[in-house]
Amino acid sequence: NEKKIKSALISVFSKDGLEPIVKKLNEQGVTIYSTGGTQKFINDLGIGVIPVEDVTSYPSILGGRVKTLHPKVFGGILNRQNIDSDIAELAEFDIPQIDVVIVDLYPFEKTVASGASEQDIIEKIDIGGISLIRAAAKNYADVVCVASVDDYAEFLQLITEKNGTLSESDRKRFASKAFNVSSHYDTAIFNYFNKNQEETVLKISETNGKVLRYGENPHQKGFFFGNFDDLFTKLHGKELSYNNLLDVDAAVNLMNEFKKDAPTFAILKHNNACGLAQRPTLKQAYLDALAGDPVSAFGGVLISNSKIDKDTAEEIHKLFCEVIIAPSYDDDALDILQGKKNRIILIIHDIELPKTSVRSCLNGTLVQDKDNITDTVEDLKYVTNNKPTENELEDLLFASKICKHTKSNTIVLAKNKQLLASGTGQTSRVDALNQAIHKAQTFNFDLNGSAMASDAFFPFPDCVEIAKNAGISSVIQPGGSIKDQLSIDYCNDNNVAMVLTGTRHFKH
Ligand code: 93A
Repeated sequence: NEKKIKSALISVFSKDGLEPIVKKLNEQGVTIYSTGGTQKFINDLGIGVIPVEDVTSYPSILGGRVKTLHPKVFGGILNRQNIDSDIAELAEFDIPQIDVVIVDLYPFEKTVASGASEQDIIEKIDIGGISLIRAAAKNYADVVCVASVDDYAEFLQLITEKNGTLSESDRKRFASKAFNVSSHYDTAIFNYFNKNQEETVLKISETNGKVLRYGENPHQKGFFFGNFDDLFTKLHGKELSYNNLLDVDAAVNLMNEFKKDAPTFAILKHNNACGLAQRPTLKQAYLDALAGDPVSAFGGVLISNSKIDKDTAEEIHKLFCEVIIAPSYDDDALDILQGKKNRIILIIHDIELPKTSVRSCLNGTLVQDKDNITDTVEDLKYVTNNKPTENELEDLLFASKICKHTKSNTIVLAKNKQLLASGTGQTSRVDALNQAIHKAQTFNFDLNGSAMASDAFFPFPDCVEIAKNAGISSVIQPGGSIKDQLSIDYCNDNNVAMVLTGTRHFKH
């Protein structure tokens, strides 16, 4: 699909950087068409140009508002060279074939930024140029579209190296960049017309989003964008609220870590796990998750990695909870769970979640890859003389998975595949650890031999010291502090086993 460039339509607002391209095209015998100002610029270089007016037999009218908007121009760009009737129509209507379109749009954003009058700004909404770009990019099968000064260098290099013969993949690459230019341009215009962006977002949400009862609190509006039904089948209960959706999101991401494991049950509150356990039976997993913090569990979101049976349902039914999520339910289990009118019961489908996260920030948006790393045995660096036992190792990795899905700063304590307690969303790691220890002791757990996971490194050896004094015997953490060695030394002196993962798991 290589194609030699024989003709070019050039219509640029800024003439900067155009000279070497025009000279090269001229050298390669390319016929150049262009609009008024561009034509003058090229003529001044001593190079011949066919004015677009000669093609259209129309002058530029309405003060330049209509220059290139004509079937002879767009026919020349949009025709398909592999379709006989298109070629016949070119001949019939005397339309010239156009192989390259080079455009530099009216500087709309610059004009807005300069504080120009509304009238001047409106005149700088390019209509013909943006249409040339979209037409040429659409027809990348035959046409090259250079839509930005930023692409001049690449275009010049290509036509020089390939003597004016570009491939379809070259043309498609330029087309993709061209649509980036056109979408950015239209967005800038949209933003100008909708200066109050928040109002616009709310307006769009009201028509296109799912309207929720309210946002995080009753005085806040709330909307959801997404296809909930792709992920879940709702079997029972009231409408999900804004906070329910956030908890469901946290629950699903957390349980993904244990998808293929033995029966695992988790209870979440305010997006953090307050209970999680893995057991040979689901009922036991539920009971031991609940034991992690029976106080917080009230009104929580529950999630299971396996089918909910009658035994488990009977236990769950004793608890007031907002949402239950599981891959499936036995019929008799479902009968029991449906006994509470408002309780939301969801089946989760086995499909992947998006790998990107988006949230609002200041007057814009923050976008990032999700934290898709799960620490495994292979990642571990054993840094203390004391190595974790096999049981401890399992608990360390178990705790580390929970840690990854808990608000920073966090410390997670676990033993025998049960979450004993965590410190969540604290402003210091020491606070997180003290909170975890205090909680575990409140619910009568024996911390001796327990495993501790930290979402980030220990800046000082204070945490390992507090941990040791509480009975914790093994620690997993990313490492990377300049004072790592102080924590390692303390562990060595006090028979604590420590492993490093090399991966931080902040969650803010
Ligand atoms: O006013 S327009 O929207 N109407 C048109 O038909 C048209 N065709 C090209 N503006 C139009 N252009 C723009 O003119 C190009 O995008 C470019 O920015 C500019 C080049 O004009 P000149 O060659 O006269 O300097």
